[in-house]
Amino acid sequence: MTHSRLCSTILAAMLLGGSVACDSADTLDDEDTTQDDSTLRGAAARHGLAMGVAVGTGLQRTDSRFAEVLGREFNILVAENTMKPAAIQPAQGVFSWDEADQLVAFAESRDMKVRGHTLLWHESLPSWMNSPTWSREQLLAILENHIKTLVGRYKGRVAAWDVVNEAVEWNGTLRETLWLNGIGPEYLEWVFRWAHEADPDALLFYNDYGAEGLGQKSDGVYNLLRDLLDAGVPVHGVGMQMHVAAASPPRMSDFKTNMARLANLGLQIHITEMDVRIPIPATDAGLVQQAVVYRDVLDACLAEDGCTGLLTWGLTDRHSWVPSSFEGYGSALLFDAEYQPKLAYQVMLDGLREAD
Ligand code: 9MR
Repeated sequence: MTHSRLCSTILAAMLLGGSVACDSADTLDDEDTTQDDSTLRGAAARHGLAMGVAVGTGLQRTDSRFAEVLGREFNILVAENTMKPAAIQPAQGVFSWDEADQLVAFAESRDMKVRGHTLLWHESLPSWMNSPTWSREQLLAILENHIKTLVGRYKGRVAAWDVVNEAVEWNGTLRETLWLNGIGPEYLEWVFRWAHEADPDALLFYNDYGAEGLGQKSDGVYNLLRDLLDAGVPVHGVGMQMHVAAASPPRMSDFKTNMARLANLGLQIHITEMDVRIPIPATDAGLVQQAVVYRDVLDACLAEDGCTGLLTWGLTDRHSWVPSSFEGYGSALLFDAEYQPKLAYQVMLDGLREAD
């Protein structure tokens, strides 16, 4: 049993009525005792790890508890919806910046970084854009303008962009979308190049779900990224969304092997949208199972030099896409609906403190 698993097990016992604390402060090196490791962001700093959450539209403005926990615990945020095409360019040539501007300003005021999500997807498109009547040339012009305007506005302020979201099918082939059908597979090259032109310092990611372990889909993602890199396309990272059920996470050995092969291409890996759903109402056993999955993913990330970010898709169980999308499931995040840290939070914090 590894130390981390041991710790998780002790915490589980604690939750279930035991009395043994898993205090890992004694495992820290002397120089680390000067770090504020009482929060995720403090403990993550020693590893150079970006730890963050997705922020639902306006929550940092309208919910003071949300803002307080976010600023205290995390060093990076991502807009859950605010920067998607439907929100940013609701009418052709009409850009709606207010919410995104305020989120970026909030991050800067708390010394946090920002991930941008997402420049291109087949969902959350404004209806004017999502039309099969556009010609190939028109679609290219629409995309170029959208990407250069959005990335250009936040040049130097958004550290990493999810440039392309979910372009690969379960069988590893490219998804049939407006972009593939209207432009052809070369749309992928164009969008990364335009984003890079607009902000040469931003890290550019391909982001997808269900491609964390090994299989047809992750092979498809790997082959796509390898081919893009071979063609000199500026892609710097791969986002692994990690929306998983506590009872069926990806096999950790597969996850590690997959991360290693992507890192060998020179790519960074961010776990971009993690949530670990359990049957609701949550039971102690469900919360323990969930905590172990969070901790296993964190440990795998910390063990892989290429893994440089871990973000959950929401801060608290009060605001999460999970219950409305997976009937009977929820309670998927690190904080409960009353903003209290859950067991998963504690084992994550311990994992950050314990790791070399
Ligand atoms: O959580 C997001 C939800 O509020 C939106 O209605 C939905 C459509 O825009 O997108 C959800 O976020 C998705 C993310 O952008 C991409 N990966 C899957 C996420 C969950 O569906």
